[in-house]
Amino acid sequence: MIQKEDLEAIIKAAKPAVAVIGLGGAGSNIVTWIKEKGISGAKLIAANTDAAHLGISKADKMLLLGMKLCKGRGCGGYPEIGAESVKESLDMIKEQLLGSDLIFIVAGFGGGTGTGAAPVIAKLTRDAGALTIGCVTVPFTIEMARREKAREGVERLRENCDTVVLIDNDRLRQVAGDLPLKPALGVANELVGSFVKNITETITLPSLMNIDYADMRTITERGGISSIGIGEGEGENRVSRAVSQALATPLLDITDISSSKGVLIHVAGGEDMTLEEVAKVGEMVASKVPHTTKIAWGARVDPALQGRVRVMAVLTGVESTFTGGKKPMPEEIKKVVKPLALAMEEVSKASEAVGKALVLSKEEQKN
Ligand SMILES: Nc1nc2c(ncn2[C@@H]2O[C@H](COP(=O)(O)OP(=O)(O)OP(=O)(O)O)[C@@H](O)[C@H]2O)c(=O)[nH]1
Ligand SMILES: [Mg+2]
Repeated sequence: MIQKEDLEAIIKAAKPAVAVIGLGGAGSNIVTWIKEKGISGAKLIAANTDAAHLGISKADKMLLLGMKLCKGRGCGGYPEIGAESVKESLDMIKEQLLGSDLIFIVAGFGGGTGTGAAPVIAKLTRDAGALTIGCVTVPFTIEMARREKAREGVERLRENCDTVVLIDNDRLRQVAGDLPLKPALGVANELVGSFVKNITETITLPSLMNIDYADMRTITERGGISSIGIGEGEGENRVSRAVSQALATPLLDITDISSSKGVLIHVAGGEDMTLEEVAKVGEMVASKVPHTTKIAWGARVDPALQGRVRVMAVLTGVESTFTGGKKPMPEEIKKVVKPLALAMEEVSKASEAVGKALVLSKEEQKN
């Protein structure tokens, strides 16, 4: 017979330690979103080469990367510098991450810090035995040169992570309505943030139905690229509506849903949600991915969702048009595209500088 105290100690020790590290500007903003919503059972870290941006983060721990190399001013869009900055700050990163069982590496790809740092950190944590999940957005098509840089970063990241959940900002914009840039980035923060929060809490908190760490490992270990779909239903047939929507609109353009290697499902609903409904979600998703036996689902009650059911499906091992090889570009188009992309990059830098100047001048006015 086991004593209650011993059992409690075993339960505590069996709980996986979870860490979330947000890299660069977008990664730090996503971590701030998670902190503001609250998360149970995960340490939140923001790491950036940009000291001023780190200063507005709400993470539990802040790491200034590559102080000697970048002098607290960011990487200026160069992933090579982002990668070097991690090497300079390795001891600090190891101290914060090693010892965790599950690590989410979060970033917006296309700039220097996130794109360059993520693969180096993933290699470190995965080599140390942690289940390492990258969760990154890829830039809008209008950020042309950045999209190409992001594609190269994703290739490097997928080699070093168990799975990389990719969210294509273009798809996100279509799904969320044709939003302007700034609100679309806010939606991306919310989406990546709720993915991390949902998965973490179905593992670490008692839920209507838990996903355990071992299941999570089976599905995501060496899982390649993953895509997320989200759906919501209300009233009659709310379950089938939520599932159909989640599978019809993945946030990455994937070539064939039915060939996904594994599926992780998260169901959230009000106190009126029943276990039968949760089981039905699992069955419905399973019928759409007949080639996989690796399916796990968890469910949590959220009183704010009274009357509604929300489904998030994570499909692992998918092929997408974004990652699946580059189409060769005709020479005449190449001649125009490169100068245009360089010009766009300059415009983006200039608008960043104007933004910073505006913030400074507003602060001066206040003082
Ligand atoms: N979700 C989200 N994406 C963002 C945000 N800001 C920028 N992005 C996207 O992320 C990409 C990378 O931008 P940043 O995160 O600012 O870049 P960084 O990693 O800090 O790189 P450097 O500034 O060059 O050191 C951009 O091209 C956008 O597509 C944000 O607040 N939220
Ligand atoms: Mg930055």
